[in-house]
Formats: sequence, C-alpha cells, structure tokens
Amino acid sequence: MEFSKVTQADNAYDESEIQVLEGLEAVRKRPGMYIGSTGPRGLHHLVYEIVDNAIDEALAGYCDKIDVRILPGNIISVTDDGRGIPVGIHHQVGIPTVTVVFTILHAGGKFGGGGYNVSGGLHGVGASVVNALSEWLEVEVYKDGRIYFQRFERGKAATELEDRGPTDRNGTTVRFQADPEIFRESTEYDYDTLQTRLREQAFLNAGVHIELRDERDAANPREDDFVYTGGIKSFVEYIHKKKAVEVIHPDVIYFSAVAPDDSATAEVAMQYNDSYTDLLLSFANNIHTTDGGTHEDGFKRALTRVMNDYGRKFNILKDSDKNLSGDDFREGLTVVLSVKMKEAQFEGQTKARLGNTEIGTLVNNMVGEKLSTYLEENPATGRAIFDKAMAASHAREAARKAREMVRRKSALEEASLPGKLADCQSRNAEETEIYIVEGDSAGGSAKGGRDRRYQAILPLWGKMLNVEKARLDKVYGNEKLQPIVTALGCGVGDDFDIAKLRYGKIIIMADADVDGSHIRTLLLTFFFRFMKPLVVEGHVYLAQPPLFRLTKNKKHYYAYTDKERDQYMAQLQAGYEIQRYKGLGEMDPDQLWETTMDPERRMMLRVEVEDAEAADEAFTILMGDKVEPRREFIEQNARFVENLDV
Ligand code: 1YM
Repeated sequence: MEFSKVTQADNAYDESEIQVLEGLEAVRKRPGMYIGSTGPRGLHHLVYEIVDNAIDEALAGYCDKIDVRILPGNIISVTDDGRGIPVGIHHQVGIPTVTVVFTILHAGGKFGGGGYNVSGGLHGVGASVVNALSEWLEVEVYKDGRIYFQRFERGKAATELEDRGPTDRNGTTVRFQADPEIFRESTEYDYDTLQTRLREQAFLNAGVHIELRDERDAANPREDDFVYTGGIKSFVEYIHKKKAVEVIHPDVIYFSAVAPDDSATAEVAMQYNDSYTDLLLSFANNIHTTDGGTHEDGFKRALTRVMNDYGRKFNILKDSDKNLSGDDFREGLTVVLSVKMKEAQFEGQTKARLGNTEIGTLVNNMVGEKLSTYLEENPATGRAIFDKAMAASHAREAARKAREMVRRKSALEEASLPGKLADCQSRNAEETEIYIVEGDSAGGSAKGGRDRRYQAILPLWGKMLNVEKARLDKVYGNEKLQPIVTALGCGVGDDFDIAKLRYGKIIIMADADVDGSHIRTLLLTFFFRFMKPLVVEGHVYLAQPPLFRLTKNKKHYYAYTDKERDQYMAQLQAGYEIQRYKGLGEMDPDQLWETTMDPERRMMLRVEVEDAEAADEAFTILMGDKVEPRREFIEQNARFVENLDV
C-alpha cells in the first residue's frame, strides 16, 4: 500500500503556510476541549499527539523510526529520525518556526489547509496543546548539521532557541512532563495503554517502526518493538491469534483503493473465524471511529450484496430462497477498515463517527469489485464463507423460534420465577437489588444476611456457557443463564426491554479467586453481548468482599486489599488475629451483610461503559478465552470499571 498519494511527500515545506491563530491560555483554561479530559485518557492523549507528528513525518517518507520512552518521574520522550521541525524565522511572527509550532495554537502547515496530514489525534491540535498542558517541555531539533534546543514552561518559552553545536543526525526529540496542576488525578502513565495504542498505530501505518520503553523502574524495564510490514493484514492476524479462534480460510483477504481524484485511500483486511461474534474496527486518518460512519456502512452494504450475488450465481441460494442478512455474513468476521483522506468530518456526540459520503462510495465500490473477483479466484474460501453464513441464518431462525417458545411458555405459566431465587418484597425497581451469587453455600449466607425488603438473592448452579463462543439459541437453553434471564424479567437479545427490569442494581458476587474471576468475566461478557443496555445504563455492579479479617479485643477490622491489611497490621501493632477469606462461603450471614451487602458499609464497583462499542471490542480482544485473575481483570478494565462507594 502506497500512501504517497495522500501525503505531500515531495512538497518542500513553505513557512508561509502556517496560520497563526491564538495563544495557549485558552488551552490551560479549558483543557477538556482540546484533549477530551484531564483524567488518564487525556494524559495519555498527550503522548499520542506528539507521536502523531512523528507518524506524519514517517508517512511523508522522511522518517523510519520512532522511539517512545517513559522516563523516571513519568517524563515522556519521543524521538524521530525525520527532517526535524523547521527552525527558520517564521515570516509572519518573526520567531523560529519550531517556537511557533509549540507556542501558538493550531500552528503548523497541517492546519492551514495547504499542508496536509493523514494522521492526527482525536482533536488534531498537536504540539502546542501538549506544551500548554506540560509543566515543562523541551524540544531538540537535529537539522542541517546542527542541534537546536528550546525549553518551555507551562506553554511559555523559558529559553530562546539555542544552537547547541554540530551533529551528524537529523530528526526531532520532544521531552515533556505533564502538568500536575492540570492532570490532578494522576500523571502516571500506564504502559499497557501506550502499548496498545502504539501497536495499533504500527498496524495502521505499515512499515513504520515504533519502539516503546519503560525506564521508570530500573529493576523492571519493559520494552516493545512494533513494525508490521503487513499493515492491517497483520492486525487481523494478531486479533485472531489473541482471541485464540480458528480461522475458516487460510489467508487474510486484503484490498486497497485510491479515490479517482487522489483525495483519499481506503484499505480493508478481513478474515472469518469459527466464533459467532463479529469485530469491525474502523479508522479514519488513524483515528478509531468507534461509532462507525460512512466507511463502515459502505463496507457492510458491499459485503451483503456481493455475498448474496455469489450465492445466486453458484446456485447455493435457490430462486425460492430469501437473501441472507448482513448479520449472517458478518458472523465470525474480523475486519480492519482504514481510510485516509483530506478533511475528514467527524460527527456525533463523541466525534467518533465518520461523515464523508464520498468515502462510503469509495469503500463500497472497492469491496464490490474486488471481493467478487477474489471469491471467483478462491472458490474454496468463497464456499466456506457462504456455508458459515447459511449456518448463521439457520441459527438465527432457531433462536427466533426458541424465543417464541419462551414467550408462549411464560404467557401460559405466568412468568414463573426460578426456584432458587429468594425474591425481595419490594416491586419497585428503583430500590431493589439482585445479588447473583456463585455457589450454594455463599448463596445460603447471602440469603441469611440480606435485607429481604429490597434484596433478592439468586444462587447460580450448573455449567456456564462461554458466551463468547455461543449463539443466542444456546443462551436460551443454558441452565445457568436462563434463571438470570427469567429473574431479571427484561428479556434478552432483540427482545430486551429495560422497562421490564425487575431490579435496579444487579450485583455479581463471586469469590476473590481465579474461579470467581472466571464467573465474573463470563457474566459480564454475557451482559455485554445480550443485555447491553444494562451495562450502558449502569445497572451492573461487582460486589467487593473483604480479603482479610483482623480481630483484636473482640473487635473486627475488614481489609479489602493487601494494602489495607498492611495498614491495619501497622495500626493494631500486636495481639491481633488475622484470617484470610478464601471464599464467600466462609463468612456467616452477619459477616457477609456487614462487609459486603449493607449499603451503608459495602464497597462496590460499578461497571461503566463510556462507550459500549469500545468495551465490547475490548472484551472480544482481551477476554476471548482467557481467565484473568481478579486484580488484573479489574485493573486492565479500569477504562470501563470505575470505583464507586455506595
Ligand atoms: C517527536 C515529534 O514533531 N517531528 C516532525 C515534525 C514536523 C516535521 C518533521 C516537518 C514537517 C514539515 C517540514 C512539513 C513538523 N513541522 C511542522 C511545521 N516529532 C515531530 N518532523 N519539515 C519538517 O509539514 O512540511 C509542524 S510538525 F509546522 F513546522 F511544519
């Protein structure tokens, strides 16, 4: 894939193209407007903005290697081996261009319309925003045989641009420390977050070499090297490997196209696997469009059309058969779709939906033409895909019938509740809670300890289904899930109706061990896949039982983390007893009430989804078949699981 058509690789930079807009006070005053938030997301966004500039330089054909380091003290350093940011005097402002880039909002050829970039952070505001939000920032430019250096503090130049002597290399280094006055919550970077993002960028920009190193803890260095000559094809392979699914045809299908007027490029990589879920990751100018848009719509329309035509042409679909649906053709499909263009329009509340109509046409035409040719040249693949879609269609029909059955049955039996459910007295969903508890003994304690006026208990039994690998018809029949569906009362899948929900809070209570973690993951995945609004609207919680009990002079102290335990041990000094809870079943009803169920005293995690789509993807990628230990699970998903004191 050649991107030189969209970048102006041969265009010598003209310093007059820079538009001078406004100063940086605005950014410090309302940081959220420029980086989305001043929480962890915004903090990491600073790194992406600087890396994006280096990626632009790579896409322009001048840079091969980008080096990202987290230094002690959470200082970030980004180096590229490109041309170096221009240092000549800017004719409009009368100061060096590099100074303009870092001190004036929207400075940079790329915002003037004359220059052009394909990469770009969420808000496309770049280096000056990072500078404005950093306690200090230093830039080093290696260019024309000299090293240039300048330091800024809270957005303002602290030194003039200095010539620091000769060099034989070229490129740019930016080092900065995020300003704790702005990022009050934390200025600590999460390695995994940066790793995921930089890996993704390396997939999206084939051949660009990105190195990430964590040097904060000398005893524990971490390092990753990302370079994928296969680009988004490698991305699809990576996802399948991570999900541990079997693919149903050997090669990733890949197409690319350039718009007739050269204003845009599109590329798609796709492959089917033996699971029942689909994953469509789409990007516009390297920005993840989690809400889809014209490019996704174009892809979906073309896929459904081409596949149905294929079925007719080879007589797999008979004249009397109906066309299969888009959902049928997407079951088990993993797609990475990437478009790059001038002036992308991002729409919607989160600006995560692409609006450019011409891109929809480009993708639709590309897939329309190239996929049918591909299928004709690879008949075995075509047949495997079509058979899979037929199976999906039959399963959908079976699920519809199963649903009808459940409906009819519940109409007849007047929605009989599961036998093991200990229901509460109140029928007001605003105050009711249901504890879903793994294991009979824990269920017994919970029943004994609860406040029956508004707390219901549903103990789970039987074998759990891995919903990641199941279709809706299986869910209906599963002995573990069915009581949940019945107890909640709000249906499942297409039938889901939140208005019928019988409890305002759904609280998953499982042991603090690997098995407990497994059941939590499976239940959350189930809610995500089949009752998504429950999660989106914040009805799902994770109970937090204590890990330890310390007793001194007949008084009990409960510790929910190792750290808390250490604090109590220090506080109580000597003469205490310590008990480690291995499971919920070890607690008697009173203890369980006191520590885990009493709204006045308990700790719970509310499962939050900032963006249900993104979370769903995260689940697919991260949770597929793996059993995560509890801590790791919660930490890794801190993005959508937020601490909450109730
Ligand atoms: C570690 C971050 O910012 N690299 C970088 C930035 C620029 C250039 C090269 C560059 C661009 C152009 C011409 C051009 C930027 N230049 C500007 C501006 N790495 C990093 N490497 N020459 C050099 O776009 O034509 C903004 S970014 F505005 F000065 F051109």
